[in-house]
Amino acid sequence: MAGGGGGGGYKLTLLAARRQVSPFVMRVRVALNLKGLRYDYVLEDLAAKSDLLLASNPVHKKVPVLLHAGKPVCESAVILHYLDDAFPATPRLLLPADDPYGRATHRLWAARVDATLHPAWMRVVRVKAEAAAAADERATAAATAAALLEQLEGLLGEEEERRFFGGDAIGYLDVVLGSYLTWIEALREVASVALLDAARTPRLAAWAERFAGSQAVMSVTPEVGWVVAYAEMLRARWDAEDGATAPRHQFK
Ligand SMILES: N[C@@H](CCC(=O)N[C@@H](CS)C(=O)NCC(=O)O)C(=O)O
Repeated sequence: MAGGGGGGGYKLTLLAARRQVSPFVMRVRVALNLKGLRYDYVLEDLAAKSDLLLASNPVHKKVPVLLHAGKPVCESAVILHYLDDAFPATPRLLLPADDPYGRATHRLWAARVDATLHPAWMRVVRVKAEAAAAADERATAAATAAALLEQLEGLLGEEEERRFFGGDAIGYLDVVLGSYLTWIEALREVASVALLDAARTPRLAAWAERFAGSQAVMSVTPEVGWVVAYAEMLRARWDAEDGATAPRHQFK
């Protein structure tokens, strides 16, 4: 629902990355769609960041940044919570306040998803497949990510009647995890790694289809090919940097 600048007494602007593969940007866009909020969408060249981005997020200098009536909100998870607070009349993402334990659980798992999936993905892409030691490292990174997904399969199973982690509708944990689905899909092509496997985690695989098929998600999902191209660009850059030991979490 980009464009329009926001009617109804509010003005929202989302600073995003030109390449449009960021799971962090995507989750904010899904949230804005679910809430029916209109926004301006500004694509940043992360190799030449604008003064607006640098002034809005001076510490990390990263996207996404959401500007609400000119005031910047940074960090995708913080933005999702902000949207719940600032627009209480719109569909809620986080579980209701009368379910504090559910809220805490979803916050915890969302933090684990970010702490695990993003570094594991980078590591899988980073290591050179031809080196035996690196192949082990890649397998370890993939196993760490797969173990997390198996735990989430368990969480989904605890809520057997629920279509989503958030209940009948997509919620906070769904949005955070779901924003990685295209990246997970791209790993099959880039590294022959299948993190999401219907045989291993059938409930999660069915959840992923439901999530990816929802209108609010489909319209802002990057093409798998873009993420594959991004991974290949990263790999080429890292390969060129002889002796580099750690992945650089840069999205140029
Ligand atoms: N923890 C941040 C991560 C944001 C992030 O890594 N953004 C990347 C794009 S996907 C970025 O702006 N990178 C630019 C840079 O590192 O200079 C969030 O959840 O918003």
